[in-house]
Amino acid sequence: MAEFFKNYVAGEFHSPPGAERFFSVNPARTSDVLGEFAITPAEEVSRAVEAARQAFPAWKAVSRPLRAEVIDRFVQLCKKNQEELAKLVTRECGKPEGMADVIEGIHMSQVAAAFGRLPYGEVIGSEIASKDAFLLRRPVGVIAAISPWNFPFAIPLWLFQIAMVEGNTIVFKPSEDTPLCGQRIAGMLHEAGVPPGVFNLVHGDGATGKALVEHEDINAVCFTGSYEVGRLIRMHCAAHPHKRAATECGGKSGLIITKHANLELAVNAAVLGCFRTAGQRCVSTSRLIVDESILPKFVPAFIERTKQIRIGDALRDPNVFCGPQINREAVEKVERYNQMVRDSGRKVLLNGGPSAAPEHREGHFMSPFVYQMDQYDSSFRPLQEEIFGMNAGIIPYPEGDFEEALRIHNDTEYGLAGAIITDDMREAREFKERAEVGLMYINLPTIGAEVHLPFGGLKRSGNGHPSAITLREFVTDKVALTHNFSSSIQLAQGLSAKVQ
Ligand code: UN1
Repeated sequence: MAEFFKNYVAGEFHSPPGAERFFSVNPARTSDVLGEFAITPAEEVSRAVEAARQAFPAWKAVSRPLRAEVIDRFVQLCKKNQEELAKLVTRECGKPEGMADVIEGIHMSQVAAAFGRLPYGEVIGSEIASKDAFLLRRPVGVIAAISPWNFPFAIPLWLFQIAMVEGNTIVFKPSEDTPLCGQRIAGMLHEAGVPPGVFNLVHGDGATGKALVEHEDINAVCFTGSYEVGRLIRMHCAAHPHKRAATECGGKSGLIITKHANLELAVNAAVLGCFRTAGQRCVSTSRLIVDESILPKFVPAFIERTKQIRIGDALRDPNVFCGPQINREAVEKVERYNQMVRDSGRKVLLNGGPSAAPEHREGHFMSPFVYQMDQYDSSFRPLQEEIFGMNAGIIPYPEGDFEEALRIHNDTEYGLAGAIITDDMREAREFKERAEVGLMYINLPTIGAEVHLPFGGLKRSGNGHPSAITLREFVTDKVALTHNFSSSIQLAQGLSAKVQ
């Protein structure tokens, strides 16, 4: 019998009576059930939002350094439990990089804790010598945080640690694929002494998330996930002007490899970008835009390296490079795109798909699929839609035609991450000036951002940076304060002169 884990509302572990339930399952070994959770219905979501609303004034009144102390204690707990947390991440979402995820979450929490003792406003010079002017920041109120499964520890902490230090209160809904990681976060925040109602956790599916976003007492939504859901959230918030939304909605990252590239670096960047986390990062590379003159060298080297990728259950084999897809639907989705490529008659260089290997039969494993375009075709769906799996297209461009490489790179509605491998300074600079992405890399893969950099996308990849360092802008209101120290009123722009 799987253990049942309760929601965390108003400082207590509690669950809605009679709610439907779901299971969290290890995607590498589906007989391994991690726990059972409630699909929280709308009334219970309301209870959580009300708890957050009630806690808001008192939390806002706590000093910033003291608010940050809670996060600092959370960091201590994470460090103490690091090994166990890393294993939990791997067990619940299948990726071998459980430890990296935990460390990324710790880093984000450290940044948040530091904010408690850093300046948080600005002094602005007034036109009038006897006036002082300031930009102040205030918390916006109750924030809904909705996170994806692929960074089940780090991304939730990107979404709400800074928000809490800024004085907001939180209702968090983790992905239904990784609820136990969300549960551990709630447990450790509780242990760290977060006051009742400041942080609340509700488990559930899309309907739970919808009830949370649409609750009238929510002031802001921080969301990382698919474009389809992010778009609905933004549309809802646009129609309810007291709510704001920051969404990070995936990508279609391209890696340009020019003829001035260091080939070894290019192969490494391509393998890491395309296949780390089994292609299940929103920043994963799915388009390799390669100068045709280096294809004869690049393609065999890339394919050779890709064939060596070790796929498996990281809890049984510490040397695996990537784990399974998160669930059956994900396998089916990736395979649909693989089939689209096969059916189109494009050159398939590595005919991956659902793995038939005996060591993979207990989980949702796939092997990498690589194809090569003959003629670039922007309407080809596998080049335009986010696949979130190991499906990579090689797109050759005419020798030396860097303009064409850039055009192809930007020829997508997404704009999250992009990279170029080149030792040519001019190409690197052109890329820096013109790549339409929020995260740009030169001589690096499209993955691997650090938390103290802005993280977010352009175009349909999102708005408002719901994560990492720039979250602070989003979770605070900016207020201008002007303070007069004279006994007369002098207005700016010469206005008092006119009325005299
Ligand atoms: C994601 O792409 O889903 O940049 C998040 C990276 C990680 C975060 C990725 N730091 O690869």
